[in-house]
Amino acid sequence: MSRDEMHQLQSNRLRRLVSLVYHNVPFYRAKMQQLDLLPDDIRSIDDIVKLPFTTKQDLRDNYPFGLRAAAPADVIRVHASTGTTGSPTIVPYTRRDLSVWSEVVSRSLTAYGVTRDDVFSVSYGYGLFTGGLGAHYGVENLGATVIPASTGNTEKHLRLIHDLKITGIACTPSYALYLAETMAKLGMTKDDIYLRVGAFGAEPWTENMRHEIEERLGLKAYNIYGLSEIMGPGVSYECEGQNGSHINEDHFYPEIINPDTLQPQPVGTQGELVFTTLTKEGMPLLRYRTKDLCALQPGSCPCGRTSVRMGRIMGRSDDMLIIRGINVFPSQVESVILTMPELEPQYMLVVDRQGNLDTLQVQVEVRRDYFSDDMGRMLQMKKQLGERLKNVISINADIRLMEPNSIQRSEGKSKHVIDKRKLE
Ligand code: DLL
Repeated sequence: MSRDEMHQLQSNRLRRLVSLVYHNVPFYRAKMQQLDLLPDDIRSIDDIVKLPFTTKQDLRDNYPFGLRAAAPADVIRVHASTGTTGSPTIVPYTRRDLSVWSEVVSRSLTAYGVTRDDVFSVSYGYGLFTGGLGAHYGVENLGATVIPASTGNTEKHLRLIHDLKITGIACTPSYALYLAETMAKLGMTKDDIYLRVGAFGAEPWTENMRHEIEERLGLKAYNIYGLSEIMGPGVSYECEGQNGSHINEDHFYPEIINPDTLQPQPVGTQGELVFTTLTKEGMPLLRYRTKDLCALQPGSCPCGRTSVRMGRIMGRSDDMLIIRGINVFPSQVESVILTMPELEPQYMLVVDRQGNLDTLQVQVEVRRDYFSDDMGRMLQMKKQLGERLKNVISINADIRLMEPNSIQRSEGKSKHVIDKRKLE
């Protein structure tokens, strides 16, 4: 599609979207009224800058279904993403939303060269997380064979990869490296398997990781990006050029803003990525602030696709950590620590990567009256904290109980995270 045609399409879709949310979502009607805006004031996609932003906090404040634009009966699936201390973010989808989602994932797979002849393992988690089911229906829609392997049980998975002659895999890049490690442990090499293509995302990764994954698994490793609030995987994808991810901008309109001034930034400048869902019905969002930092790339792509590309995610403007593909906020850990009277709310999260797996160590101070030489008591405390944390963040953390006053205090903003993973 030419840029002019895309501009026209996006303009038409934005007009329809604004009218939909103005009439169906009281939250947006109120926001627009505050700005003295009527749907008719939005004539083309260039007017998008007049519209209000949406934040994750807005989604939480309207938990669970306050931002739904469709009739409840038209919602046929709901996903959810991790919350901080309070409510998770709930994302309702209509039948048409699911069909668009399958379509954008199929486009991504097509760009990777996947065809109906491929056998594709989906090794993102199935469930409320969008990775598993999102990738699953995209593979099915394309007509390749889907193996819904999900996560866990790596040795059994490797056996399937071998026995079923699996040619494609979708998982987090760190899980891909873990697979490679397990293969080595089992004495398998890339020559024993048939993998040729991988769709990796849900967490930041680097060129170095790409080379390592490609080398060790014997496949071409492509990026896939997305977030549950906007849809799930398939918001953008790499093509054979492996140089920036093409945004499915007929459905998800991107902007880059300065996170401090909220001013739109020119193409090529790094800032916070913002998306407007041009066609979504279940929970359409205007100018959703992703908190992901990246730049849109100038120039056309040698592959011939005319859609705009985004560069690698270079970080986030909030404190969300992604550990083994799971979103973790330090405040979630803090809220668990606060449930235990034996502990001080003095803690440090140390994130690292051992081998190829992310690790989380939680150091927390024990209150003076509870700190003792009684090993049994201390172990019990450690176990209890570990279990409570697992319930909230779904990760087995390595718990270190510390003596009172042993964690360094800071004078400015308190620092709760040491991330030792190298992303360059
Ligand atoms: O992670 C959706 C997804 C699943 C994408 C599978 C790709 C593959 P959430 O759990 O809502 O959704 O987390 C979204 O993860 O804002 C980014 O910070 C990060 N993220 C997702 N994909 C990438 C990527 C899914 N390819 C958050 N590179 C986003 C870097 C990514 N970060």
